[in-house]
Amino acid sequence: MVCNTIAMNESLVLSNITHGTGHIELNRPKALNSLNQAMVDIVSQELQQWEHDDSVQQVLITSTSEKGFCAGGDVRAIHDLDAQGEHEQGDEYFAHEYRMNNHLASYPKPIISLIDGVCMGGGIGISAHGSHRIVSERAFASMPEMLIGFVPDVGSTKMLSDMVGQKGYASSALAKFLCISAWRMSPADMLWAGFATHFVPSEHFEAFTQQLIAEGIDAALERYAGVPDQESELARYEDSIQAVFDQPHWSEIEAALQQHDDEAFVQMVHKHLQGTCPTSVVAAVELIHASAQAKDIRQALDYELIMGNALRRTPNFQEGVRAVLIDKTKDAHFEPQSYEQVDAAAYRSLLSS
Ligand code: QUE
Repeated sequence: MVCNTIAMNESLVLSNITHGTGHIELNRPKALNSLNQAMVDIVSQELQQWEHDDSVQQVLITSTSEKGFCAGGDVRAIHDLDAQGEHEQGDEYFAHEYRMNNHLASYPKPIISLIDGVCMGGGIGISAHGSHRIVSERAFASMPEMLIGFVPDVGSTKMLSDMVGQKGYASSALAKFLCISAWRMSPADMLWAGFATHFVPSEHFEAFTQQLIAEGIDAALERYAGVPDQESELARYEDSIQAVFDQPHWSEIEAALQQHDDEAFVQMVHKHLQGTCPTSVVAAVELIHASAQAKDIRQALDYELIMGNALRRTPNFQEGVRAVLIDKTKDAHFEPQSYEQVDAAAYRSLLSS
């Protein structure tokens, strides 16, 4: 029995079925639930079983960590493998993760994620494709890959472009802005953009969870859904984002930014570009532009896999992960250092081959 307890505690993902709810709990709190292949494979297996199990009416995804939902993929482990030339293991991790993302995106049952704290990268991939994305006042979400020499992934390059939310329309300009700037979305930003579907105060998450298991998601939302205190800062930049970022290539976004007359917006964007990898920025715009026109999430994931696998084989990924996640010195030296030196057409052509 003691052995059992230890095994339970060490399991990186906990799962059970209670009263028609298949519950997945991310349980790697020391790494802020950053996902590895074992975790992805457990989640995938449960999703497959529950899809065809009539006793499961809805899927609930939560975290056991006080600090939040999920900080991303375990890119540090992938960095270590890439450093040893073991690129195929990283390729395999991402292939498995993206297959899970696609399964979530096409799942025939409600998938409810409770986001109470950090949600970045892979955390967005495991939550935002589902039908219900519930956020608390402690939630924030971001795609921070520009800082580590990588590209946005987990289907975000299409999903963020398709989100309607409170603004009422889909916008690939918004997706480009969010990914290029690594903008940290507040709960109000998430609701406005369409990343989140509902707001529930953190203090009610426990009771909310109990009720959604006992009586279903609609009854629980009826009782606990509210509105965040703060307004969306992102919404204030709406016109500028559309004016500057609704372009197919980074060179054109840069030109539009230079001519833009809202000085506060221009300065904010420049501040967010500090520390980003020029190759990642140029490649990400090509990627998001292609994905926004992709026929489905699966095609966008395929584009992301091609682009991501290519970038992981360059020194920028090593350098970015070192500077941000290992040494935490935030002093990455990326090559090339200027946007003009990055061959946008070469990255674009990766996606048509
Ligand atoms: C880009 C990323 C990640 C990131 C930071 C980036 C990422 C990730 C983490 C992370 C953060 C805290 C942890 C941890 C991992 O940070 O994918 O284990 O404790 O997992 O700029 O893609």
